[in-house]
Order: sequence, then C-alpha cells, then structure tokens
Amino acid sequence: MDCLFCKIIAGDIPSAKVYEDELVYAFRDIAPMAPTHILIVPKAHMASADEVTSENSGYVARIFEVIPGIAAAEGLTNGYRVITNCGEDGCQSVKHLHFHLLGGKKLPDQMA
Ligand code: DGP
Repeated sequence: MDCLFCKIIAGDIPSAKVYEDELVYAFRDIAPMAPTHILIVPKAHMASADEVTSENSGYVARIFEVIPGIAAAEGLTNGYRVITNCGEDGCQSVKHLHFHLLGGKKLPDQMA
C-alpha cells in the first residue's frame, strides 16, 4: 500500500521512534510545531478518524492508553494537547489515522 505512515511503521522509511507495541507506533513529527510533537498511529491502516469502527476501535483505545506514559516520559507535567485532523476541512495531509501529541510550552487557545 502506498501509505507514508505504513512505510514508517514497517521501517522502510526511517523515523525517530518514541514508543512501539503490537498495536501502536509513535515517532517524532518531522516538522515539530511545539517542543514536543509526537505522532501516534495505529499499526493497522485506517485513513482517518472517519474510518474508526467497532472492529478497529481497539487501536484507538490503545493509543489513548499509552498517551499518558509517553507524555510522562517527555516531561509534559503541565499538560499537553492531542489532535487528529480529519479530511479536507480538517487539513489532514497524511491519510493514515494519526494523533498529534503536542506539548512543552503553553499552546495557543484558538483552535480555528
Ligand atoms: P496532518 O496534517 O494532521 O496529516 O499531519 C501530518 C504530519 O505528518 C505533519 O505534522 C508532518 C508529519 N510528517 C509528514 N511526513 C513525515 C515523515 O516522513 N516523517 C515524519 N516523522 N513526520 C512526517
């Protein structure tokens, strides 16, 4: 499949890995928008949040289960933001579901 994040998960494209288990892969964003900017992705391909179903929602649950540990390891003791962009209006550029974990500074309170 011609998917950038599937290739990163497979190790065909290098990435700065932060965390991995059987369901989830996390790595540093190539263009960080905060001192900590990590992408957390399901190892199964799903294009976006719009493709989450009862069949694959375990991947999403696992992502949220591991976020507190990743945030703690990154020293995000004062909070952080988790974002997923979905589709054209959401400005999603990579069509493999991913959650941005942002922190390390006070983030802007305007979302749109
Ligand atoms: P989004 O706009 O929500 O689809 O975010 C995609 C993110 O993926 C964006 O913040 C930049 C990041 N990104 C794109 N290509 C690569 C890459 O090859 N490696 C890494 N580490 N991040 C990438």
